[in-house]
Amino acid sequence: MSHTSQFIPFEAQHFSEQEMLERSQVYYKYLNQRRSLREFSDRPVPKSVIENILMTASSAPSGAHKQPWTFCAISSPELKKQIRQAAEKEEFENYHGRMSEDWLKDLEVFETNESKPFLEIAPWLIVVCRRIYDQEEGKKRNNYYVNESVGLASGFLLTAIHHAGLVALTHTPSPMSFLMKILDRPKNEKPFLLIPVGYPIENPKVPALQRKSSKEVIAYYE
Ligand code: IYR
Repeated sequence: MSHTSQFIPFEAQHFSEQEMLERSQVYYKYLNQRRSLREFSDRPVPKSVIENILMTASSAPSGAHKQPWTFCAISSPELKKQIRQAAEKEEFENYHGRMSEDWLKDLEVFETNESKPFLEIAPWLIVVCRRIYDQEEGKKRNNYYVNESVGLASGFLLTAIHHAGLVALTHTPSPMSFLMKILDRPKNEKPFLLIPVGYPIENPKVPALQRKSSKEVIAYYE
């Protein structure tokens, strides 16, 4: 098969080292303020904001630029209700036998349980789907590095949500296949994350967690 590559100029940004230092510090501080929230307000968020956030996510790099993702954006109260009911059913099993003692202990600081009201209260639920393969000219073509790609897009998504002044929870009801049934997704898609997005309640609280230090997460080789 032949193809013609086409390359176009890339407009690089230019900052002095001082500017770079400042920008990197400011951005670190800014993103470090992001927290996962479990208590959402029902205040609506415009669809146009959700669209921008999702297109930011879709600008993430991906294996062979296949962009192997679909973002389902759900504001329908009926669908949110169905998703909540199905998720709570699975989570009940998780909290009553499927999760190990160690796992339950690790979750104590978050005070979570099988109750997931945010799935109905948050104005939008975003279901991030992995596209395992795509059909090209009627042929099944597997995508590449699908988990890595969709993980990157989800990271972009969380930063875009934060930048818009909204909050989210990276939620993984397990198993998640009920989502594909409720949303009637095609066979080539698998669920990856369920992310409620919206405003927090008034005076929200989050667990007092510490992030690891640079020494714990970075190994330099100079
Ligand atoms: N899926 C369950 C349990 C849970 C698991 C992890 I790992 C968390 O970081 C938080 C919760 C739930 O959503 O309650």
